[in-house]
Amino acid sequence: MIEHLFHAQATLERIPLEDAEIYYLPKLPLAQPTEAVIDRLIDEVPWRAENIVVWGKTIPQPRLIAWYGDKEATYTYSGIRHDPLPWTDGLMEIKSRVEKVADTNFNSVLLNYYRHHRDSMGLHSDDESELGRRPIIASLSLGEERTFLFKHKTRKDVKVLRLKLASGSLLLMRGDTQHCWKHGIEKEKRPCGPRINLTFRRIYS
Ligand SMILES: O=C(O)CCC(=O)C(=O)O
Ligand SMILES: [Mn+2]
Repeated sequence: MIEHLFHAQATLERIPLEDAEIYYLPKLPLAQPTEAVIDRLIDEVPWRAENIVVWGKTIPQPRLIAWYGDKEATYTYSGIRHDPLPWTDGLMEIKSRVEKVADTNFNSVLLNYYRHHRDSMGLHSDDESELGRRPIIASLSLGEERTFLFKHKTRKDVKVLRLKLASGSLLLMRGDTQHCWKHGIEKEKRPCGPRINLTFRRIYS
């Protein structure tokens, strides 16, 4: 059965998935054409490459990132406090549209820039304590359609779910989703264009 969340702006379609609560909106209306939003973000955001340690070797993450938010929306990992960049007008405008559809308020956004088909994000859950027990996460996709993979953390009998995230689409994850599932972005076999993802969250500090 498909349930819906009705809000003033748009209808989110519930995607049936056990132990999870996820919704999908194919197209979130934006103030500018998607292409213009992508070009602007690519040009204006101070993208950075974070390092990760794989098998004892330090290598750059296979994507670029940037973190924006309210002043107090800091997060700490590896003992280091990370401060967000201040909101730009453009990001604030997108945030208010996302908040209307998601029916909640966010105080930070992580931007991920997948430059080409070899950029990706490994399986993980957004379950850091700063995000609270059952976080609401709204994820806007712009640019190349990429595959979002969901894998249950403990149940072998539940199949993995592959979702194609269209340009302009919004994916909303809430309830037990982070508790029970991991998610990530797969690499593509064939060359493809860039994709930018904006993941809106609420950080409790
Ligand atoms: O790029 C995506 O759609 C996934 C981003 C994500 O999972 C994250 O930033 O935690
Ligand atoms: Mn995530």
